[in-house]
Amino acid sequence: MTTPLLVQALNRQPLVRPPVWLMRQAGRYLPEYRAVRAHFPDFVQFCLTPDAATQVTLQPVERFNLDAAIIFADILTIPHALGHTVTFTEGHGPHVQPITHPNQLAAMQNLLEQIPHRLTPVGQTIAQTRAALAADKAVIGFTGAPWTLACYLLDAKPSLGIPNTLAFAKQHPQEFQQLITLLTRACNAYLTMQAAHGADALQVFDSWALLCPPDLWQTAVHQPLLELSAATPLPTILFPRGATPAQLLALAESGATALSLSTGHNLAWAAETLQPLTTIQGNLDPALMTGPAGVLESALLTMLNTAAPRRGYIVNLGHGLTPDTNPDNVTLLMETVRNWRAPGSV
Ligand code: 1CP
Repeated sequence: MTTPLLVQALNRQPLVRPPVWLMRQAGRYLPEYRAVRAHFPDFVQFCLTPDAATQVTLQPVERFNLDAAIIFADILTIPHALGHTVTFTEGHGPHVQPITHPNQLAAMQNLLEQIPHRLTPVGQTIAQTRAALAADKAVIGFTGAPWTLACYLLDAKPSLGIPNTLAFAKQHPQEFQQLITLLTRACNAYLTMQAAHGADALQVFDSWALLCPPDLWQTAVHQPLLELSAATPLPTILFPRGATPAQLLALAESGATALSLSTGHNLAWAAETLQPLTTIQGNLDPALMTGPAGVLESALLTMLNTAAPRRGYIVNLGHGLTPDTNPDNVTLLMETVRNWRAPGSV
């Protein structure tokens, strides 16, 4: 049986070239995505319609011959399944009906056991995608991390700051921890369901880890991420965006299988320090995907020569592709990675 190249990298096998996939590889920069999206006024409904979600999951893999398909869904499916309405308006991004009082946690707690059932359509998308893909390509399932989901539940737009999250954690420390525990259990159930439907690997997006104050890091980010990393037998990639080098090292030393690096992280440092302990993924600046080919190609070669000669490396970006990405740059990235060879290999 063929093991997907991505899984081989996660198992730290020696490879002639690293696997490649891109965060947000399905999305608005692709005209074929926009055509399907136009049929769904309700974005959450789109995520929970297996045929349409499978179609857009496969689009970038078919167009660019990527090594993995990440399931088309969103991290905000969990708040939705826990009873908090999620709406998407064109140009404004998502909006989550917020938690305004600790007494709302009980209602969420009551919905916890329904997570696998309510999100079964995502499992169906995984099964359909797995059936459609060649054996050497991986299907990646994912979840948002508890801290990042808490930020969306308390602040709706974390990109504008998280004053409510910080105030809630200070004013109601016990209830805040209950919320993190509740969300960790929800993520755990969601990932378990995804594994049962045939995912080959999982990624946990802690996109707002960079906003977590040091006194909350251990209980709100570090421990939940490690718990989710061990939730299933599948290799799991953790993406604590903007974590400090010390925080990344602590995750690697505590047994994380793989760490996805953000744009700002120093790849040479990560290759020296983290890669002996764990698989690393990343961290090309997504801004390069909107610019001239020559600059992109030289940055890619530097990145490949830094991390790809060693075991345990996955090519990816430091954050997601943006809607103004030039698809020709993804083609160039794929050609560059596929033509690259580890020194000494033929
Ligand atoms: O109108 C549209 O078509 C919506 C654009 C879009 C897409 C294509 C959103 C809204 N979500 C997605 C899909 C998506 N989101 C995927 C699957 C496909 C793929 O990667 O190819 C994944 C893995 C996500 C994950 C996600 N959603 C994250 C974590 C990754 C990250 O970017 O840090 C986050 C933070 C979200 C929330 C979200 N959903 C959508 C947007 C625009 C956002 C960000 C909102 C914000 O800035 O706060």
